[in-house]
Amino acid sequence: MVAESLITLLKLSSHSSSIKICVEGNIGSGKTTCLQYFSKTSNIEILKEPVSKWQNIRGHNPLALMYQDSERWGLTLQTYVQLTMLDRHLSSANAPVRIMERSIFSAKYIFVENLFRSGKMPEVDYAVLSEWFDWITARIPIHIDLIVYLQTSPQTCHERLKQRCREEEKVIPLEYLESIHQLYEDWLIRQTSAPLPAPVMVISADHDLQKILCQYEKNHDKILGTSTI
Ligand code: TTP
Ligand code: MG
Repeated sequence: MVAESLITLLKLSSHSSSIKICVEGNIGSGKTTCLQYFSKTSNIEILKEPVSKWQNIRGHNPLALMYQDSERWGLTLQTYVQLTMLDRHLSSANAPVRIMERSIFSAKYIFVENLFRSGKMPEVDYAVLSEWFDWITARIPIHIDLIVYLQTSPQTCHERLKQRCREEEKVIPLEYLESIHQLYEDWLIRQTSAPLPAPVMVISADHDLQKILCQYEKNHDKILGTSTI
């Protein structure tokens, strides 16, 4: 009974009428920069990714642990990522347009899938995460109007990661970014791997910052006028 009411409540809270846009792309593709650009426009709510939560839950850093030993800690991190993403999707909107970094879908279709396929996640952990994901998405409608895919080459992301020097990410090899890239292309471009939760707009994000900002300028209305595309 309590569970039923909870599900009804969650359904109601995710049914707000604001336009919901998710920015997707490889690690270092420039998602945060994209959100920063749109934060200057009025009437837009920006939801940055909860990376700081993944770096500190009650004094523990599951992100760092996962990079140190993904077989042991992949399930721990991805369980928490899934929870924090769900929380973001369900938080009540306070502007007509909401732009958020990533989604519960890429956490599963890209990161969990990558850990499992590369042999870095035990099958039982993958099964538990998949059951959770299927349960959540079957019972709680998570509405997205548009996916903005920042398409980059893995090499560009690798260069950017070296420059930004996030402590946990120093161990990321180019091959890891290549796998993430392939999974993104399968999902959003070739559309062969997993269901698409919304239409996709592709933005080339390999250029330097100035040129990318010009692209956002050019596509500004198209991105925000999602109801007409
Ligand atoms: P990103 O979501 O790629 O965020 P970012 O800030 O690196 O991207 P951008 O530069 O485009 O703004 O990832 C943050 C870190 O979390 C990164 O090390 C990858 C990791 N991660 C996982 O390990 N599992 C996940 O499910 C997600 C979503 C991220
Ligand atoms: Mg970011």
